[in-house]
Amino acid sequence: MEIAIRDNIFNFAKKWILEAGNIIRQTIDDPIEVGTKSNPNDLVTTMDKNTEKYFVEKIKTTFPDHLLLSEEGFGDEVKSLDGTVWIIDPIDGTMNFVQQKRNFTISIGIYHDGVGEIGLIYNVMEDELYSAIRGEGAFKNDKKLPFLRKEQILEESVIGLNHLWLCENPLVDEKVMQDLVRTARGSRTYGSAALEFAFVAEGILEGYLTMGLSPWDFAAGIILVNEVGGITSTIDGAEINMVGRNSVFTGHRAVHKRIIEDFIKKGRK
Ligand code: 2AM
Ligand code: CA
Repeated sequence: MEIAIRDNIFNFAKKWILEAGNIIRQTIDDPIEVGTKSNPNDLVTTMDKNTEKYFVEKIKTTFPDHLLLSEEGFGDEVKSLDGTVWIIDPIDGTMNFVQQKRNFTISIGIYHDGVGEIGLIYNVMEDELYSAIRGEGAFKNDKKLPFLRKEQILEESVIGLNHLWLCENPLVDEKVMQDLVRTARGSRTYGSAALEFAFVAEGILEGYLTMGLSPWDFAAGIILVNEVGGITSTIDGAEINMVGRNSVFTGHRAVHKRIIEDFIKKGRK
């Protein structure tokens, strides 16, 4: 993708994500309608839908030849990443939005012919925008994020994971996951996959593992983590399917390798 074209897309995406976040902050105390999707804890609100519609309208007006892959279904039916595709989660961490009114993000990944070019993750209530353009590094607001440090051991790492990993689960033996949590320095659960990717890019989480995510949950995060030298794969170390649902494991390369070899491989069901 030509640099001038990419910069132009980035500027629009940045402007829109900040505007959408501003609207959410201003209306955060208004009453909301909460519905459920795949299960009683998979929530959706009018804010998710309205925010997605906002992006659809902006993108379709400004870039009519671009496609949109988005969580609430107002975008296009996207089966491949040919052309320019915006992959959007209007609110990532809807449960946090509903229950806590914080720790949710807007996530936008922009891919051109399958290559991740632009990643934006906006931590709305903190007004912190994580952004990356491929090959130009990652930023938190205007501050460039440093490359992840060269050496990193699991014993000094903080790992993001949902507590369900420690209960009986279909993917990895829970005893092995408990051993992982005890071996690491600490573990955290933030409840927004995109935010956890941003924290990996920021170097404040050394890894984040999750059982099942969709493209809008990880599209932007992969680009951010790449730009600081981190790695993203499935929990088995395989390549992510960018248009499907995957287990996801992102993190510092050394920690990622150690966790797959010493824990996941041993406990994989
Ligand atoms: P969401 O808030 O956009 O639904 C919660 O641990 C994280 O997992 C959030 O980023 C959430 O995204 C994501 N997630 C993906 N699929 C989910 C599902 N079926 N139910 C709940 N959270 C899901
Ligand atoms: Ca969402």
